[in-house]
Amino acid sequence: MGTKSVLESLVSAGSPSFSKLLQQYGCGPVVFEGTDNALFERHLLFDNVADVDAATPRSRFEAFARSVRDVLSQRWVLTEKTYERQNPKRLYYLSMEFLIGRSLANNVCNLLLGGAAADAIHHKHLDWIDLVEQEPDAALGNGGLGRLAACFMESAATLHLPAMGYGLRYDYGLFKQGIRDGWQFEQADNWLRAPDPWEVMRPNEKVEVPLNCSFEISGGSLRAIPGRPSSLIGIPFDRPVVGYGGTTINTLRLWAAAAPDFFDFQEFSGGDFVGALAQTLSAESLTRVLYPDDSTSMGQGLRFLQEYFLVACSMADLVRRFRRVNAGWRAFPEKAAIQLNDTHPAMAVPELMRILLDDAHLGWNEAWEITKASLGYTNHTLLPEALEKWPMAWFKIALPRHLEIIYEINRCLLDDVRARFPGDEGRVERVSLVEDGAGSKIRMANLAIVGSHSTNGVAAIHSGLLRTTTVKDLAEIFPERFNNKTNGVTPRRWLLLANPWLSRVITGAIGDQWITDLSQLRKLKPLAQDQSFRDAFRQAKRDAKSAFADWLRWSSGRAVDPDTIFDCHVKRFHEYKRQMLMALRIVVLYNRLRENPDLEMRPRTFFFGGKAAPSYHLAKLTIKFINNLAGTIDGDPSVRGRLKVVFLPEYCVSLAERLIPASDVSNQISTAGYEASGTSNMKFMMNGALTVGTRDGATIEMAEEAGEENLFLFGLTAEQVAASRGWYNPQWHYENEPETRAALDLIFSDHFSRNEPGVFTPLRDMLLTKDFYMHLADLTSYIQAHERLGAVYGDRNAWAQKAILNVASSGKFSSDRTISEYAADIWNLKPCLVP
Ligand code: NBG
Repeated sequence: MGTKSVLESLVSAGSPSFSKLLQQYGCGPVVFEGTDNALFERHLLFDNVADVDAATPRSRFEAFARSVRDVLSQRWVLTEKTYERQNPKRLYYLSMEFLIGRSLANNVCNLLLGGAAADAIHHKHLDWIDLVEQEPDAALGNGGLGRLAACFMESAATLHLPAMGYGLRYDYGLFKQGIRDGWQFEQADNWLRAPDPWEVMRPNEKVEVPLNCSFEISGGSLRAIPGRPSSLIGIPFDRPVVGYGGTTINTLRLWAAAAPDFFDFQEFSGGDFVGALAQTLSAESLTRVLYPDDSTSMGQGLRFLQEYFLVACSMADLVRRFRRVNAGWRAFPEKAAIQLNDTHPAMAVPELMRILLDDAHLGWNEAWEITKASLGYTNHTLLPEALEKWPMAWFKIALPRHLEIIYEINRCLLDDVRARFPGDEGRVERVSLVEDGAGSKIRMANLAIVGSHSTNGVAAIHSGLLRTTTVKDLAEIFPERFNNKTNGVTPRRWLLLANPWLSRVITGAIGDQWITDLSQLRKLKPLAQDQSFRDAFRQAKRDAKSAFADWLRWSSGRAVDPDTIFDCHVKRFHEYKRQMLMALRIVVLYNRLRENPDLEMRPRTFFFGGKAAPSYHLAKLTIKFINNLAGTIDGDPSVRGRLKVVFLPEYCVSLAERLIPASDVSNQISTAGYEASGTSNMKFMMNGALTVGTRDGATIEMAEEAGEENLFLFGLTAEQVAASRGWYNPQWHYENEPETRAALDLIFSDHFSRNEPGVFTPLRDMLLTKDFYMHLADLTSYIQAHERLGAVYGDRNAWAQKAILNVASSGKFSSDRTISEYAADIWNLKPCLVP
C-alpha cells in the first residue's frame, strides 16, 4: 500500500543531488548501493553474511538502515565535536520515556535522502513498505509524555540547539496489545530481539552508580538487603537524532543496567560461581521493562531504583562533560540546562546537590543556587494518583545521603515559610517535602518545584490550574518560577511523512517553508474560499482514507468504507478520557436507527484505539465493551452500512501515523480540567480533521487559533465541573433524559453481552452511582455537537472550508514553537551551528 506516495513525499521533501549530500555528510567516494563496494551491499555481505539477492527482509532492513547510519555518522561525530570545541550551553532532557516509533523513514526524510532511497529501492527491487515494516516500533514510553519527549528531541535538532536526551534502554518496551473475546491481553514487546541498527553502545563511557544496599529481584518485586552497599553499572547506548536538513545530529543516550564486571572473587573461588553470575542477572533486570502505567504512580521499588539509576547515570555523564571543558563550578548553570520531564527524574535535585557538596566540596548555599539555576521541571498531570510520593524508608535503605540532603532542603524551606507566613502551620504542612502519616513519604513534585528555577505546565489551562489549585501554596511562595509552555508536535513526522497527500497539496500551494516554519500554514487561510484548492484538499483526504482502508484490509483482513465519516478516538484508556462517552453516543445512535430505520443519518465508521494499564480493570472493561458493541452492530442487519465500530488493537506510533491522516473527526472529550494538554488533538488538526471536544487542555488554544466556529466544542467547563462536584447526581440524567436511559438500559439488559450476562455491571456502577468523570452530564451536549458536525459534513464546501482553516491555524502546535519558547524563557539556550 502507498509505497509510491510515501516515497514520493520523501523525494518531494527536497533532494539535492546525492553527491552533494555525500559531501555535506563527509562521506567521501562511497556509494549507497549498486556496486559490490557500496554501503548497502557491504552491510548485507559483511554484517549479515547474506547473499545480496537471497537476503531476508529483516537483513535488508538492517543493511539499509546501517547504510543510512553510515551516511550520517560523520556528521553525528562532527556535531559532538563542534559542541566540545565551542562549549555552548547545552540542554539535557531527562525523561523516563521516549516514545520513538520507527526511525528509518524519519531519518531518510530528515537527511533529505529521499531521492537516493528511492533510487536504491528501485535498483534493488526492494519494496519500501516491506522494508519499513521490518523495523519494530520503539515503544519506550506509554503515551503523550513519552511521545512529547521524542518530538522535542527532533525539534531541538532541527533548530540546531545543542541538546541531549537521557533515558533508559528498556529491553522490553510498552506491552503489545492483543484482543481475545473482546478482552485486552498483554504480550512482551521484545523490540531488541534482532540487533537495532541505529544504536551505538559506548562501554567506555560507562558510569558506576553506588547504592547503600544490595538488592534481589524475584517475581518482579525488589527486595533490598540493607547494610550491604553495592553498585550498578550504566552502559550508554546512543541513538542519532537527526534535525531536518541533516546539519545537526544530536544524541539520545539510553542507559542499560549491568553488574560491575569485576566479580566477587572471594565468592567465586569459594565455589559460588552461580551466585556471582546471578547477581549479574538481577542488576540487568533493572532496565528490563518499562512500567506500563499512564497517569498513575504504582509505587514499586523497582521503579524507584530505575528513576534513581537514570538520574545518577545522566548527572554523572553531564557533569563529566562539563568538567572536561570548564574550570570552575560557578559556570555550571551557564553551561547546562537540565529539564526534568515530570517528577520521574526529580531525584536530580538531591543528586546534583550531593555532587556539588561531596565531590566538588562547595558550601551549601552555593550548591543550592547552582542546583536551582540549572534545573527546570515540567508537570504533565494534575491527577492526584499520578503525583509521585516515595516512601522515606526506601531512601533510608538505598540512598541515605540523598535523604539527608532532602531533609536539609526541607528544613530551609519550612523555616522560610514560617518566617513569611507566621502561624500558618497548614501551609507549612502542605508545602513540606515530607508527607507524614502512616509511613512517611517524600513528595517528588514539591521537591522538583523547590529545587528548580522553573515549573511549567503543558497548556494554558493546565498551567493555570497547577498554579491556582494543585500546588497553590508553593506557587504563592515562588510565583516567578511558574510558567506555561503549550505542547507541540513535530510537523516532519506528523504531517510531512505521515500525510504525503496533504503535504503535497500544501507545498503545491504555498511552497515548502512550512516544513521548518509551521506558522506559514496561515497562508492557506484565503485558499479556504478557493474552489480548486478545496477540491485538491478533499481529494487528499479521500486518498489518505483509501490508503488506510487498504492497509487495514491488508494487515488484518478488515474492511471499512472510505465513503463513511471516519470518527476517531485514539489514546490511552482512562476514565477521564471518556471513551465510554463516545460509546454511549454510539448506543444512542444505534437505538435511534433501530427505532426508525428510515432515519436520515450519514454513515459513520467509529475507530477506537488505545491500551489500558494491565491492572486498570475498568479501562479494560471499557475495551471489552467497545469490542462487544462492534460485534453486536456488525451482526445487526438493521444498521448495516450505516454504523460500524472498529477497535484497532495495538495502537502505537506507526498506527497513529496511518490513522490520523485518514480521519475526518477527532474526539477530544476528556472531562474538562483533567487532560493536561493532549497532543493527538494537534496532530488531527494539522491533518485536516475537525474536532469535537471539551474545553480542556490545548483544545482550548486550538479553538482560539482557528476560531470557535471552526470546532465543535461542548460540555461542562473546568469551573463547572469543579463547582458541581458537591451536588452532581448522574441518576438525574438517567431519570430525565429518555435517550440516556434507553442507552443504559440496553447495555445493562445484556444486549451487548448475551453470552456473558452481567459482565458490564461495573460500568453501571461507574456511570450511575459515581460518574466521577461526569459522562452523563455531557452526553446530551456531546450528541448535539455531533449533530451540528453532521449538518456541516453534508455541505462539502463548508466542511472543506472549516478543515482548511483548521490546518491553516495549526502552526502554533509545532514542537519547534514549543522548544523555541523553552529555549528562550527557561533554558537560555542558543543555537550552535555545526559547520
Ligand atoms: C500526559 C497528559 C497529556 C499531555 C502529555 C504530554 C502524563 C503523565 N501526562 O494531556 O495526560 O499531553 O502528558 O504533556 O502522561
